[in-house]
Amino acid sequence: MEILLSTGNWPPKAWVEGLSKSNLVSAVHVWPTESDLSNVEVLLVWKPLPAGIIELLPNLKFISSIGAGVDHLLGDSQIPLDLPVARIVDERLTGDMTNYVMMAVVMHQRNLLHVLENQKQAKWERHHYPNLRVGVMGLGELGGHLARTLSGAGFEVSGYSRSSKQIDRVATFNGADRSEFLKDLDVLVNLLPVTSETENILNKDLFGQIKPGAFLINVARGAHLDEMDLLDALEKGIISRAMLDVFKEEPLPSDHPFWGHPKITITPHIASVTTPASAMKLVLENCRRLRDGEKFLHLVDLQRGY
Ligand code: NDP
Ligand code: OXD
Repeated sequence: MEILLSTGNWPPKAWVEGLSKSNLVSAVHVWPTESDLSNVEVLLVWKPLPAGIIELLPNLKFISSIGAGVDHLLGDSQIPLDLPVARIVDERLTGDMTNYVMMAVVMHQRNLLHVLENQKQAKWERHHYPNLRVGVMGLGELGGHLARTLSGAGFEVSGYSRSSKQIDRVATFNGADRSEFLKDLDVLVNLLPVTSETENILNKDLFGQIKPGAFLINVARGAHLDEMDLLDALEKGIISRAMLDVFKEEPLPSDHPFWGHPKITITPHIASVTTPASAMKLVLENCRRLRDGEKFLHLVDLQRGY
């Protein structure tokens, strides 16, 4: 079968090499291309979805995001509603996200930024550190793993999702319980997908419900965060500090007020990056399922939006 690959700003080389080794794959085209795409059955795409690409693919049977998120696909009217769309669920992607958030939580708990400042002045200042209650919004593939790992590492953990969940040693909340979930948190981690219900969910209403002085970690999408509301909450001390990996506009413009903000730590959307060698196994398994007429793995529910 023929595959069209559109990796956005990421180099396509590792995908092309890996996919080309499979007996299932007869050609891998890399977008942008002038070649004949009329036999392409599979589109593998990271953001953005190139304008007009779908109409060049009359034989398209299946789309897969190159990441866990699909907001770049579902928000696009080019995608026919009857086409199966899948996303990446991968051990490496999950483990990397958990490691990133664990790093951020432990840095905050140990006040590491302050310790690094002290080093500049050769200042030896020891301190006790508290245990923290960490709240994870979104208890799916990534949030669920994170909540279990945090709990295993000795943190007190709460979790929030759409449907109700039971996770060992994690206090779980859903739907209308949001204020109960938020009120005791020292740290809030956002791992929700972007949908019409979750867009701008990190706003002044939510900040008004959280324990004053909480630390915010946004590793899901910039579309979840009302940027002005965060600046205001930081100014008032409602949020003590924020660690942000994702932004409404990426790359974050060089004149954006977040860059120089003393209470914001920025990383460039690297909390967890799809590793082609690892994620390829799932993509090829779905190609096999396409060939054999079997149900795809990790399909997105287009109505629900994730
Ligand atoms: P999943 O689809 O597996 O999990 C989503 C979770 O969010 C589910 O628990 C779901 O609830 C919950 N949820 C959805 N809508 C609501 C709502 N309205 N209210 C409360 N809870 C809700 O997604 P993943 O865990 O795989 O990924 C999450 C997001 O992480 C991705 O969409 C992507 O945007 C982001 N991401 C960021 C990366 C980075 O490097 N910064 C890397 C990878 C992903 P329920 O269980 O009840 O359905
Ligand atoms: C993803 C991402 O969704 O890297 O996988 O943001």
